[in-house]
Amino acid sequence: MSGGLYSTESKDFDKSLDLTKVKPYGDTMNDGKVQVSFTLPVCDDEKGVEAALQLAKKMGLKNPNCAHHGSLDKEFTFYVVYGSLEHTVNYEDIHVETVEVDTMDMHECEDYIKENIKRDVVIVGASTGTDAHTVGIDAVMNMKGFAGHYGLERYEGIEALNLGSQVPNEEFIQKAIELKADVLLVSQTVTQKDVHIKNLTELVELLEAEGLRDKIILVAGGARITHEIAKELGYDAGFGPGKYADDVATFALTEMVNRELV
Ligand code: B12
Repeated sequence: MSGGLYSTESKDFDKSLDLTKVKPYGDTMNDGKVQVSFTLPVCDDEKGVEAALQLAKKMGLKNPNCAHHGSLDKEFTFYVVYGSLEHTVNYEDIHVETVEVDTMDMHECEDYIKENIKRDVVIVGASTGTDAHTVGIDAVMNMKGFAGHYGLERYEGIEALNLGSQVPNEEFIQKAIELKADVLLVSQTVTQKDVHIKNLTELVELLEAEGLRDKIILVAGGARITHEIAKELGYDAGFGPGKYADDVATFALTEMVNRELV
């Protein structure tokens, strides 16, 4: 028996995939299902829910449904809205600039240093400017590492110094000069009001003024830092979530060799 009440056949469902018109998937292909959450500066009542649904429609969600609403205080309410996104994107047309290196693991990096650089590589890192977030730079630099990837402090052949957070750009550069740094790692987590752009740009300008920019591998990282943004701001590379010490080390070491900075 097929096609009955309890049939698991799904011949009526859309199964077509057109990569020039990609949209989100919830239950079945092309159903567009998404969930969004946001806060409105209004009290938690029916009128607020209607405002949330109207906004969802303006975002391109068909048949929005308010799955959750809860007051944060008297005048602020949090909403979770579910609906079907009407927009699509052309996946075929998307080009993303990424760091193109085959990541070596820690031991491969160590061998690479022995064979190609033949001296210790000095890497200085910091979360700079007003940024107080340390977990990202720690994940890359600390001995114990992050998510199963040892940090740079553990690498034989790498002298890693993590200066911590809220390090002014001038102080960062002074330390780089003092330690004869080969690589500078800059972490920027806060991107509100584009503070990261101002801060990252200032560092490049100061390095240029010191005549150091070309002699150093300059790498930025953080939750909202992409390779593309980093390159635009004058950095050699940018790394975000899902990237670890081995990705950074591979890039920095091969870049040093390619640019003959050994
Ligand atoms: C923990 C935390 C804090 C802690 C930080 C403690 C500490 N010692 O780090 C405290 C409480 C201090 C804090 C303060 C603030 N925070 Co905060 N914080 C967070 C939180 C919850 C987690 C960040 C984190 O640790 N992630 C884990 C690490 C491992 O991930 P990661 O940073 O992305 O790092 C990875 C990659 O990005 C990359 N990477 C990161 N850095 C680097 C650097 C290099 C060189 C390389 C190669 C790679 C790399 O490698 C890592 C591993 O893959 C996030 C929310 C969230 N869930 O993300 C908010 C968040 C980052 N904070 C935020 C804000 C706004 C603030 C405050 C401004 C709040 C306030 N109004 O006071 C202050 C800012 C203080 C300041 N002056 O900087 C916002 C930032 C929004 C934005 N776009 O700017 C977030 C996203 C929260 C939010 N949703 O609003 N925060």
